[in-house]
Amino acid sequence: MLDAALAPSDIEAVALAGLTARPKWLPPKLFYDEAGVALFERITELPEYYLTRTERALLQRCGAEITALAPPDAALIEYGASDEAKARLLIDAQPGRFAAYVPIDIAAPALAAMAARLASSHPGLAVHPICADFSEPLALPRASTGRTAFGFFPGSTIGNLDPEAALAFLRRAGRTLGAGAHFVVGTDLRKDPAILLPAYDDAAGVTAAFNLNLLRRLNREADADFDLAGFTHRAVWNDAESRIEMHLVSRRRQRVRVAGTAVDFAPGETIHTENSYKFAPAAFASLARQAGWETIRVWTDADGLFALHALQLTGSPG
Ligand code: AVJ
Repeated sequence: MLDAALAPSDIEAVALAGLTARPKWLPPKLFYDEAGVALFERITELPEYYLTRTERALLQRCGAEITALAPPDAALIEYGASDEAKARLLIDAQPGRFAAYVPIDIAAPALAAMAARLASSHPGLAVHPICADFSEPLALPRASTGRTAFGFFPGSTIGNLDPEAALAFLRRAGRTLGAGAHFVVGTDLRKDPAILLPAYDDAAGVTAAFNLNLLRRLNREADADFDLAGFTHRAVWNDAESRIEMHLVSRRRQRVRVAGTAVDFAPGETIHTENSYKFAPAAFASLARQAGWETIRVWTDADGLFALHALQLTGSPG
């Protein structure tokens, strides 16, 4: 897996910045090396991890209604598109509605594979991948200008951003997508921690392996010497912040070297590796409104697990 946005020197710098801070932390985008992408795939198939299958069923059920919001010949712009499976549910819901598809992702090989698959299944669709970190400013390709943009950010990925970053992202997306744009965003809903916690601490230990893989990656790519047996996976529900947190817990007192720097751990000390925010619909609408987006429609599944929000750009830039 090639990370356009993460050169080797970046990984060392990012790892050191987080591991020399107090409390220690690492950014979740480091999860997705080749092994991490494969482990995440397995997570999406776990019985406890309801997010992916629930969102997929929602898109299957409501795809035509969602797509009907777009004007004819709109450009579908997907943020964090690791594959085109979810976009297909919109593209095929009303054939011909989207004239162009612009997947944005940091993994160049995945983007090339998507473009190749869509070229054979949808020869009339203009596919223009952008290899970029969606959390940074980006310009849409010329081919999609002149078309009304229809943004799509599925997967509850926005939940990995803290509220200030989510607000900044939504404001920037408004400027990128431009006048007349809609934006469909998938978010996980607030719910009983008895459902949330197993989704992030599954019985088969796949999420634990996904979390620990971060240390294996730093050993390989950031000149680190973590003993993986010295750390355990922990998921906690932080109700005040409305988020699941993932941590790696040091089992003992230990010293680790990272890119030539000694990093000391006390027993029980943690590295905070991910936040996954869970939104009540009104809380997400309020965040979106602050960023200049009006919520025009919300779809949820019958069990109230997951939500798709249709946003429309208001006059004020937020
Ligand atoms: C990247 C947002 C889909 O927060 O649920 C899965 C990543 N982390 N299990 C999430 C994740 C632990 C995930 N998303």
